[in-house]
Amino acid sequence: MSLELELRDLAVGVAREAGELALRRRREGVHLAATKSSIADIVTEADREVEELIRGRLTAARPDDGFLGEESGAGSGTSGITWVVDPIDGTVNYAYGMPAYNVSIAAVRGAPVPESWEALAGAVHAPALGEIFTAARGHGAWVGETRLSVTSDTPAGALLATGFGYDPATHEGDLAAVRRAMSMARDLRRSGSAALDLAYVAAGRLDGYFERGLQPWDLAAGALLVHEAGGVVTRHDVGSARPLLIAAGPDVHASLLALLDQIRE
Ligand code: LIP
Repeated sequence: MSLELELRDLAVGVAREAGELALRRRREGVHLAATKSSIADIVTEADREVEELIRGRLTAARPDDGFLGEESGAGSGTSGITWVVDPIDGTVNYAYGMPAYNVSIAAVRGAPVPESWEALAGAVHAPALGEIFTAARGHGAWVGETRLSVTSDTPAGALLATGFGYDPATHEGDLAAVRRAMSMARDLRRSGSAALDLAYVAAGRLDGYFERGLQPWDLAAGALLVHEAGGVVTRHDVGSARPLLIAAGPDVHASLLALLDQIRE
């Protein structure tokens, strides 16, 4: 079995177990553990518990790999492989009891920096929605037995998704981007989960997605899904505090970039 498929199978197994734990804790009642960059940027006790489970399972299976998790930070390795993990992406949805949350696990080769890493495998498990999206580099992207493919034709306009940062001071700039993007859109969705938005672009359920300020763990697995589904994922203004991510099929990506590239942070 290739390394990519081996890493994918490990990611899927751990994402399944972690997703079931997140779902169980949700049903038992969610408890706020802390706030981070702002009062709106929350972490629950389940976020921390799920990441501890993921980190333990991956370390037991591949002790020489590195790790970068949203809640427990970075740990270096010697294998050249780093696991990039968001234990519960869509944390606010999770805290409010909305189903659009997921466990996002990716294995990358090289430093855990989106501009330089080579994503090898990924899994996005949405336990409350009963779906797990998977990809291994060179082996396509899948949900169950269905191979994923981005859309190519948007005669009525593109169905787009976006997100907003936790800092209210960034909302006006994000709304300016929405206003520009709407000139090519049939409608807009805001799920509250970057990994799920990326999975839906890969699955052809969205024509495109853009958002500023995502962290490596928000996008690592989902970007590989889009790539393996024939899409394009780019990041812009990477030197700024809030890089812009654009993910779509090639034509929609080009149109979105032309519209959004004129807006600087
Ligand atoms: C979230 C992303 C979402 C974004 C939020 C936040 P978290 O990640 O999935 O797209 O709009 O600001 O970054 O915090 O739930 O892991």
